[in-house]
Parts: sequence; structure tokens; C-alpha cells
Amino acid sequence: PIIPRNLIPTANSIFNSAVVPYQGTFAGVFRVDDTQRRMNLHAGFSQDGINWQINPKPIDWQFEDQELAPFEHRYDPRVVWLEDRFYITWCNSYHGPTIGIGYTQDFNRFHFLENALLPFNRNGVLFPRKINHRYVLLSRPSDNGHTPFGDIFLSQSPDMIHWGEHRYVMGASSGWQSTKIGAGPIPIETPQGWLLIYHGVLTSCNGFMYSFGAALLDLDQPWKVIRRSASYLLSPQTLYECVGDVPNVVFPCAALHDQTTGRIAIYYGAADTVTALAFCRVDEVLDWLETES
Ligand code: BMA
Repeated sequence: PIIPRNLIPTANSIFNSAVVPYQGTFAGVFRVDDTQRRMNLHAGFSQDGINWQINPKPIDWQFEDQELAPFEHRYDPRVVWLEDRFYITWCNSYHGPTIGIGYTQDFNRFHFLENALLPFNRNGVLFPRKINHRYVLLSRPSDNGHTPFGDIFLSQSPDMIHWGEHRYVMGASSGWQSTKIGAGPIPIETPQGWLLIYHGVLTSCNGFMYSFGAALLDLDQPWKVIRRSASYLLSPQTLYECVGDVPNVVFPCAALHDQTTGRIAIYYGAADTVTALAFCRVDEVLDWLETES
């Protein structure tokens, strides 16, 4: 773990958070549940990607349409540099959980764009570039509760506002991913396809258990799955993954990819309490996927 639950005074927990390279340093959007247990998003900054300063106040979104402004909850952010700005997607509430989209240029002023999809939906994840002249968004249609089902779908948009041309990507299957699955970090482009790290949920005697694995999606038709891991890449096994507000949860929301070394840094929430960091390499994961799928 790199971020403790109480890094800022009002925090009950800081987890499921997304970071990006920013002006030679790092910036991010963090899920902070406060001591009233309100779920909200905060901006944060780091020189090294490991030691973080998180703003004590939540992000103050600028809304053009005040209809969308009332706060209910905001959680599980993803952040991506796309064309000319950083887009943020998260689980927003508008009469139930749905996918909020906003943007920032500087992690100081944040603009709310729209709710991309109808409720109920979670795990909205943008691809880092247009594909076939369309913005592309993964999501996981769901229910208003703790959702005992869930498959990954894809939607396309000409303008980041209007989403359609929905395609099925993949669904819950067996073992660690038998109850539901959801896209994790922004997909990583490789010559072989889009590398998608995703979480999967198993229902045990103790409730849900969240692990994560990987899949390879077609570069031009990313709803087509080339490979998908039968085993998990990482499952909750350490104390900080197994003990916390929600035991037995690892939930990845960001993966920084160093093009030179091929190294990936995966930022994931552990036990819905702290933010943790794991490393792997693109070539290792792709080789592993060949034996795994
Ligand atoms: C999901 C989301 C995640 C959370 C997970 C485990 O439904 O709420 O934020 O990490 O449950 O509690």
C-alpha cells in the first residue's frame, strides 16, 4: 500500500483511485470516503507516483446544466489523456449509479460534461484514443444495489456526449470471475491488441471476493476478445487486501505504462480502505495470456 486510509484529516478510506503522468510528475483523482461515509473525488499530486499529496477538499465540479449538479455520490474514478485534455469517468449518481464524464486540463478546474449512460451502470472506462472515428467507452450495466451479476459492454460516441452503437464485450464466466466482471484501468495499446486489466468477482460463504485478470481486445473492433485469462493475475491475499472496510477486495483503476521498459504500474484499491501499487510488464502479461486463455 502507498496511500494510507487517513492521509487527509476527513478521510475514512482512500482507495480505487486513478493516476496519470502530468507535466513530468504525477496527478490523480482519488476516491475518498469521508468519516460521514460520503463517497467523493479529490485531486492529488505526486513527484514520484508513490508519495501523494491529496487535496483535503473534494473536487468542485463546474456544471453548465444545474440539473446535474446535486451531489449524491461520486466514486471509482478513471483518468485518461485523450487528444487535448484529461477526461475523468466515474460512478456518478443521477437517480441511481451511472457513468459521469468530466474533464480537466490542470487538475485544478474540473468541468462536468454529462452522464454518458442511463442508470444503472458502473465501471465506465474510456479508451485512450478514438477508434474508427468514435470515442469508445467500456461499462458494466448493473442494478441499484450490490449487483449480483455483470458483463462488460462497449459504447461509441462521435462527441463524448451521445453514446450508442453498443456492443457486448465479455461476461462473467467461472471461478474468480463467476459473479460479475468490470473494466479496470484505461486499456493499454500493444501491437497485438488492447490489453485490458479487469476485475472479477466470486461469491463465497463470506460474500464477494474481488480479484483481477487480463484480456486482449481487437485493436479495430475492441468488442472482440482475442484472449482472456482463466486464472487471476492478483487476488486478495495480503493482510491489507483481506482486512479493511470490505475484506477480500483488490480493485484496479489505473495502470501506468512505461513505453521504454514495458513496465506497468497498477494502482488498485485494497479492501476498500487503502491504495496499493503492483508492478508487471506488458510482455510478461501477454505471454502469460497465451498460456492462460
Ligand atoms: C463495488 C464498488 C467498488 C468496491 C467494490 C467492493 O460495487 O462499490 O467501489 O470496491 O464494490 O466493495
